[in-house]
Amino acid sequence: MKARMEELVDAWDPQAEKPGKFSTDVKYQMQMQGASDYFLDSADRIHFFIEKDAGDEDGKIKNSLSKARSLNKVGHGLHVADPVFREYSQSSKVADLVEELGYRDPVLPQSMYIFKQPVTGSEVTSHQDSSFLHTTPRPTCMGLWLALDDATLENGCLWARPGSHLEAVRRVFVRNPEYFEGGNRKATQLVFENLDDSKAPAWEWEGKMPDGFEAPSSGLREKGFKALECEAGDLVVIHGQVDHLSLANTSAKPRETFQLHLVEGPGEGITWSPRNWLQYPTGKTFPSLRPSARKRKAEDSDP
Ligand SMILES: O=C(O)CCC(=O)C(=O)O
Repeated sequence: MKARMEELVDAWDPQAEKPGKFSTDVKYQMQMQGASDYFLDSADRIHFFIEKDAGDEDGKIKNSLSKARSLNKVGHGLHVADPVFREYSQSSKVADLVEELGYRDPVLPQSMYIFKQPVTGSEVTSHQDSSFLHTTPRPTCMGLWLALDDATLENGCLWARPGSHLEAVRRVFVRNPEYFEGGNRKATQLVFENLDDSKAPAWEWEGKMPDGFEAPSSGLREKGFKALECEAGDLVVIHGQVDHLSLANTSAKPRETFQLHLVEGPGEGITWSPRNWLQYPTGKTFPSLRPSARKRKAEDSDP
């Protein structure tokens, strides 16, 4: 996967294809991702997003950085658009795990390759994945976070808050009706909406870092977060309601990961919200991980 990503980055021409900037900071998300067709169009394609401090006002990569070192992530359709990432994403190994975890009609809406660059890789603020990948009538999102390097306290491993999977989804990141239905092209494309549910009190760190987070042992642990250090090749399974985050990489070591996000599909009576930021072009469906669908596909391609 690392070798394939190097090829993709080598072939990427940031002049021809102006990269998007990416940050999980709430204000920035509303301003930048919230106003970018490059982000919205990345659903089933391979698009490149640079660190927010790696570009100038026009989104051009600063001269001091190589294109490879400027990248925050590549997404969100590697699992459909690239043969190497597709082979893993739609493999029996992944499908069997997902089935074992209780999914009956799993589909794969999203994938991301996150770089967390040495020294410049920024933090990912606390969030629930079901805020970004929303299904009805119940949340069904699950993340499969594959470490491509050892992930440690030094290079920005994951942190998660045990027990938070029992909490409700607090908010959703959705297409703004003012822009998409009202036609107001000056409005922000994407907005956060708090879910009106008394069982879901606001989590104080949602979308922002706590004071003093640079010293994780004092801040994060007191709030109940646990570090998930792991080795290259380990897979962390993340329930869609679990609060999780990662700190900046202040070390000289890389911390690359490939991540899949899946949800239950229509066979289980689950609907992908039409308000989600991520929508495939009309007529194109998320790949299915259901064993019968995969078996049929293999038989069809077998001469
Ligand atoms: O890789 C990271 O640093 C965090 C990724 C994450 O939070 C996610 O995929 O939901």
